Amino acid sequence: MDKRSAGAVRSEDVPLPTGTDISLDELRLAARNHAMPLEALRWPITPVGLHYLLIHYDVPLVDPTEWRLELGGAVERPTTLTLDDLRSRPAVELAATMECAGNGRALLEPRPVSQPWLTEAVGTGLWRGVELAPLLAEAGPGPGAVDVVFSGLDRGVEGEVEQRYERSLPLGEAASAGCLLAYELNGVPLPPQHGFPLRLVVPGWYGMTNVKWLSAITVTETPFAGYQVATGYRVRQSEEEDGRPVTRMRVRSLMVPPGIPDFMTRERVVDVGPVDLRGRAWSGRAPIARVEVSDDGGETWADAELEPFPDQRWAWAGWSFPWQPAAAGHFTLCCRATDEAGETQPLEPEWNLGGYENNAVQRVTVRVR
Ligand SMILES: Nc1nc2c(c(=O)[nH]1)N[C@H]1C(S)=C(S)[C@@H](COP(=O)(O)O)O[C@H]1N2
Ligand SMILES: [Mo]
Repeated sequence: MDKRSAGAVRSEDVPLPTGTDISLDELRLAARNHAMPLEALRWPITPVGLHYLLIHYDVPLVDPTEWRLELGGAVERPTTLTLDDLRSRPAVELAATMECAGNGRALLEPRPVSQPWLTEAVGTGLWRGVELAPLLAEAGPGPGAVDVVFSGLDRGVEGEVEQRYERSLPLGEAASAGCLLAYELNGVPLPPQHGFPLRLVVPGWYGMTNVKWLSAITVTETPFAGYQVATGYRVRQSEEEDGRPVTRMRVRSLMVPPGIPDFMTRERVVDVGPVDLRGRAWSGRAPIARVEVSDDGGETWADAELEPFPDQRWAWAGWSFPWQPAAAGHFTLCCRATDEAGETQPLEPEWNLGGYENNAVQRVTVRVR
């Protein structure tokens, strides 16, 4: 047995890296890009600071009085907007769950080398800002317009390509998906790490689409082929394969870890007696239809109760399950969500090169005493 796992049951059945240890490079990524501690699933809106964080390069320092948003490219009326221009437009508020496409990557075998997320790269923000669709309509995309490119102020080198962080959406999606240009999170100006002074929020899409430190929106007449669309964020088995793009979040659920944790292993310790299991579920593809719970590692399942659905399609749905452990001992708790499109979480993940879209059921090891 591997010396690090001797004598300990590890929570979430984290498979220890076989052959490849976590490198210092990955540890550095993991230390600067933090996850949401799972106990934060108790809050319907994730408090600022507990929301997960993913920053490819550096957090830019932005002077909001100097900052401008350039809206141009293949449009009839290119415009430059200040923060005050945006704030003077009608504001809308949107509760949206955001999950990193690489969430669950470190649970894949072999482990793709990148930000080593376990299960908790997710959070729900209350975003406030202006709708993208009317701004685009006012600018007037030309007849040949196909994509809308969103450019951030942050720069770096990735895959040997120097770039600013940029992602695109097909014009139809940009105009119809309920996209927001957000300047506030949970009632405060965007914190620097979440994109101050402005970020894109695309409800239902994986995190990488929600460009932070937004400074330009450019309509193009040829499909955008930037790194984060053409090379990064593609589901494929090898470098040679083109694969398919990562788009909307797959159905997933997580539970608030019950009881109290062991400091090192995170194994949960609970007392015999009724245990109130709670968690949240989301899908960027269709509303949540069902959540089930298992206490035997996914052999048998029982329905959890879904909280009355708030009028917030894009925020996760709460669920609860009164669990009666049969006796003292070890249990592997799992939860599994199904959405109205009939998609459900698999017991085992499907491997891909970048380690994206792992929505396999969560496993939480509990010791009942
Ligand atoms: N400009 C810019 N936008 C970005 C990123 C980035 O590195 N730079 N990271 C993306 C990724 S991969 C994710 S998962 C989300 C994370 O948003 P958060 O840090 O606010 O949770 O932002 C996205 N937007
Ligand atoms: Mo991400």
